[in-house]
Amino acid sequence: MTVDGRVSEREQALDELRAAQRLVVVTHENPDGDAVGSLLGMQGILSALGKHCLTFIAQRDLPLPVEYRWFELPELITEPPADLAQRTIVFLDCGNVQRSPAEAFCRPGMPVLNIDHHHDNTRFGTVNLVCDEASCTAEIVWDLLGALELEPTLAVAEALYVGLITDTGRFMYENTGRRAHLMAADLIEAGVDVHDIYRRVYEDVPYGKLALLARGLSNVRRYDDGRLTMAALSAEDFAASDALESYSEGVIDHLRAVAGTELAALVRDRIGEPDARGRRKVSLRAGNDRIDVSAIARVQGGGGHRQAAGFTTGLTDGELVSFLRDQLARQT
Ligand SMILES: [Mn+2]
Repeated sequence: MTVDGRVSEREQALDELRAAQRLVVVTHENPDGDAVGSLLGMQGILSALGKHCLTFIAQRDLPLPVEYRWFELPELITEPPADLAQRTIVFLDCGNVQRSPAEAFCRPGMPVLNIDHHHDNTRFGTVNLVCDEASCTAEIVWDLLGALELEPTLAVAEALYVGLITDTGRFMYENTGRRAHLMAADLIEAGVDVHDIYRRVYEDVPYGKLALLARGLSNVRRYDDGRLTMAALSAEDFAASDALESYSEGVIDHLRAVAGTELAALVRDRIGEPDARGRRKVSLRAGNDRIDVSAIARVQGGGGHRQAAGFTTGLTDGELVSFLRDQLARQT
């Protein structure tokens, strides 16, 4: 209990996990390393507790991005389970429920546990464990693992480690603190082979990913003395590079890294799911800690972290550039 008598979020989440017998773990669309890692880590923990826990990933998000395709996906389902009404739904790494293909799972009266680290989380669960100081959702799952007095299996440790290294930019982003390194040490003790994971996640790059990066870097535009750096990837770029939608991951890091960049933006066509309204995905990164890109994304109905966020838009290229320049001017 906390001083004001309320059971803490963490205790509520632990009670929910201990009490539930049948669960389904879900995450956000276009799952990244932390989404997959926290999802599989939590599934492994719940299975170790003797629960029946399904892993839901929508068909359109499969196969996973090549970086994560080596993961085993235990108890995988791609459609809502027949006994959904008897299950507790555990959302991992979802700032808002609209970002998850499992949004339709949430019906009135159902227990929904929302475990996340986005500061703008909409607290859509019946129980919410939102820790914006955690480097990744996998770190929250790791904390729960300890509280449940479980030792991670190798599969759980590898999953959580992938969430940790991807969301911290291999321990280099601002969210990397002492706890991130303690977690790494703990997972290494549980058997994680750091270099082996590095090779699986960051090497074995398909040539199409390099080709797509080359096309993105060939059309970089800079505005306002280089404070806004942006690039675009069209459906044609993806086709010419023989690239999957997920191959665009990482392109934006090159834009952010350019000296003087305060706001980096990558705009790309949806190719996995051709969108009749021609809406495009925009990823944003902050070049310094004065910029809050999640606030910019929220104006367009998206969200994320201060340093990394995104939204989907029907704006034309000209409108998008004006919008981003205006938002940048407002924040500086
Ligand atoms: Mn995350």
